[in-house]
Amino acid sequence: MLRDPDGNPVDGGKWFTHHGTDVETNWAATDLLSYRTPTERFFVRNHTTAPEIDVASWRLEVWGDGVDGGPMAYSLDELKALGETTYDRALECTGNGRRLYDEQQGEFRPGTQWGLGAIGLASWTGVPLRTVLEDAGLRDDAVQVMPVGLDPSYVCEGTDYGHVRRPLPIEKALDDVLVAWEMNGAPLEPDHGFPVRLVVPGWVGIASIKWLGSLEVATTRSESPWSTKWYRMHGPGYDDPDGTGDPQAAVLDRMPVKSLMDLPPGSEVVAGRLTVLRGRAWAGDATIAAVEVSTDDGQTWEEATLTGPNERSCWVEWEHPWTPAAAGDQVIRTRATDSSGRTQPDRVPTNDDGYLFWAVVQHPVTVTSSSSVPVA
Ligand SMILES: Nc1nc2c(c(=O)[nH]1)N[C@H]1C(S)=C(S)[C@@H](COP(=O)(O)O)O[C@H]1N2
Ligand SMILES: [Mo]
Repeated sequence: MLRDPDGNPVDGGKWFTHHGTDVETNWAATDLLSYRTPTERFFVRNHTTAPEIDVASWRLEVWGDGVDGGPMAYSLDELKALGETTYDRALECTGNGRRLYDEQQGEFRPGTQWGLGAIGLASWTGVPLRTVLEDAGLRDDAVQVMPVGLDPSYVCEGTDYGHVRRPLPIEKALDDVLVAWEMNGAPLEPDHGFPVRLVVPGWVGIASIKWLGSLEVATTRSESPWSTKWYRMHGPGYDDPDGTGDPQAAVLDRMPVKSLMDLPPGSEVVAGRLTVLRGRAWAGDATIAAVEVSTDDGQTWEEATLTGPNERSCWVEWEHPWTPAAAGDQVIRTRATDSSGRTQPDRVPTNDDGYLFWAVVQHPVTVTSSSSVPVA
């Protein structure tokens, strides 16, 4: 997000919906329709505020009993010397769509009332976390990495929870995680984690720790409030979700499959005239197998055409021709299936914090009669 010299957001008043320290990308900003989300329109989720970091004195510390190299401290130039990778990946907040628990299911859940704009797709440049860990002498018996942010400690209802941090299992750390310093070809903006953040593709946004200060590599597991109190399913049926007595299963990691329409809610289309519906669909750690569209309240579904790139943990754009028969209010539904076989359900069981809303979304549109539209 762009800010003026006083730190106030500069967004033309239409790119974002503001929620306290968070800002949501407006799908209704119609000039947004590109594959990558421009950085100045990318949603922001800050627990507190973006810290001012002097990159000359900044170091990434890598330490713990899971590395043999002893405590290491990398400058930005030293990280860059380890190698450089660029990939496109989506980044989505765990609570994206929380408002829809209320709007579609009548189950209000507290927290930032995101519509579906707490997601963006950017190109990210950095060094694979695997390369950094190996350079620091990763041991075979390491099981976890704990990344810690340099933003101010998070204080909530009188309790100081310390710096934002969340354990990352070693399997994911060694898979496709990036230690990133560029977003869309430019150094990270302060709001997005300058100078360095993690990008943990396909996982809950909280895993992608911003303003990265240290990585503790450990041979035993540990927790943080961001894996026990928050970003974990709480509520009936969840505290021991699979009945195995292993509460670890309620910790959130991979994101589900979702879809949306780029058409702003309440858009007008004309009866008897061909309209091309467009949107996007995405899934954590998977590609998209199919997107279906229903224009008759979910009675029948037609398969949309996927256009453009369709990569793991990215979104894919889709389009579908529609000629509405008659004027009136209509609801369009979109339903995606991912390459791992997950299909969006009509309704999702809720949870105390309103995480992971992934049900089919209802998009209201108004169909006007052709005679009411002036001919230019
Ligand atoms: N240090 C730190 N990292 C953080 C956060 C934070 O508040 N502090 N917010 C997390 C959450 S909840 C999300 S959804 C993403 C948002 O990234 P963005 O603001 O670049 O869109 O960053 C994550 N990383
Ligand atoms: Mo988030």
